[in-house]
Amino acid sequence: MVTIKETLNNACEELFLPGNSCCAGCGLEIALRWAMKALGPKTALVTPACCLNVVIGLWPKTAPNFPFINMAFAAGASAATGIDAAFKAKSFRFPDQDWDKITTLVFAGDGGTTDIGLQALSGAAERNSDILYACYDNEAYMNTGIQRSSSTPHSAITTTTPFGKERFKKNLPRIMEAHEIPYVATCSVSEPLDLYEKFKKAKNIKGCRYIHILAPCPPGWGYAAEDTVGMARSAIKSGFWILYEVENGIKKISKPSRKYADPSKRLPLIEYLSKQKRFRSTTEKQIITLQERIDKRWKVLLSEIDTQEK
Ligand SMILES: Cc1ncc(C[n+]2csc(CCOP(=O)(O)OP(=O)(O)O)c2C)c(N)n1
Ligand code: SF4
Ligand SMILES: [Mg+2]
Repeated sequence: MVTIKETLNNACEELFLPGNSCCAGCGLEIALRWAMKALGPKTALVTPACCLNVVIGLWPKTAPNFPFINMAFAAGASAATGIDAAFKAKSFRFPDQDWDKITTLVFAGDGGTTDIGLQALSGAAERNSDILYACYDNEAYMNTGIQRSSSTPHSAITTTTPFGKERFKKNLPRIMEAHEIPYVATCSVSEPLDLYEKFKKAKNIKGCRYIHILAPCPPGWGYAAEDTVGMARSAIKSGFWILYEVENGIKKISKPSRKYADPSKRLPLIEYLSKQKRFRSTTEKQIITLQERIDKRWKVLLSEIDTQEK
């Protein structure tokens, strides 16, 4: 069992450098910083169109202190598959070099993952390509001015859902589970140690790995920049966002979420929603609908986990 102190000591190195152009309080930045602390410098990152392409800045003053490739919106997973194949070919030709030790990472937004990049991701998962795909989920197309994605929750206002989104948040981690890949996990920027441990674990697994991170966005969600971590934590406390992992088909609820399997321990959903302007028109009926879906998701998840974990 790794202690918090050991984790913090190992996690000192910053690979995503300060001076980038993230908005204040950006959840994406926290997610990438901690992911890179776990993965280390032998990582090649592919990013399809999203805020991250912009916030890295312009060469020679770019923020990533590791190889970074800007990719077309739909092609994150397929580009990463090709890059990994190139590393494998290099490793075959130069076995004394460390080409096979490089992690090929995709870091993509929810639009690039749950919508336009899904076909490439599903293909990579079905082939079991040796890549680690991480989705930072800020629940809309933020870079282009807050349009709804299929990861936007029910009733949230975006510029393309001015009266609140009618449909529901697509459950992508579950879709990835259905591909029967070796590792699927959910994370939150409010739980960096959990995120760090999951990326560390994923780094040492071969094949296609998928991590979905809840990464709040102050301008997109409508809350003050200093509240990002609290917002992400309220998502967990209310049961809206559940942290779990699936390793070779074995599902476990992660420690920060375990307590909230008991509905009586959860923060009332209204306390999470009412702090965000995007839910300002959410009705009582919609809150009940959202609550029913949360309860159902927990029920299904609990019925699937190892009995020792319950
Ligand atoms: C084929 C194509 N369509 C549209 C765009 C414009 N575009 C760039 S980033 C973006 C939004 C990406 O949303 P998401 O993946 O959720 O990342 P976020 O901006 O929220 O970080 C869009 C629509 C594009 N670059 N390519
Ligand atoms: S719009 Fe949101 S996700 Fe994009 S840089 Fe700003 S805070 Fe981060
Ligand atoms: Mg997004």
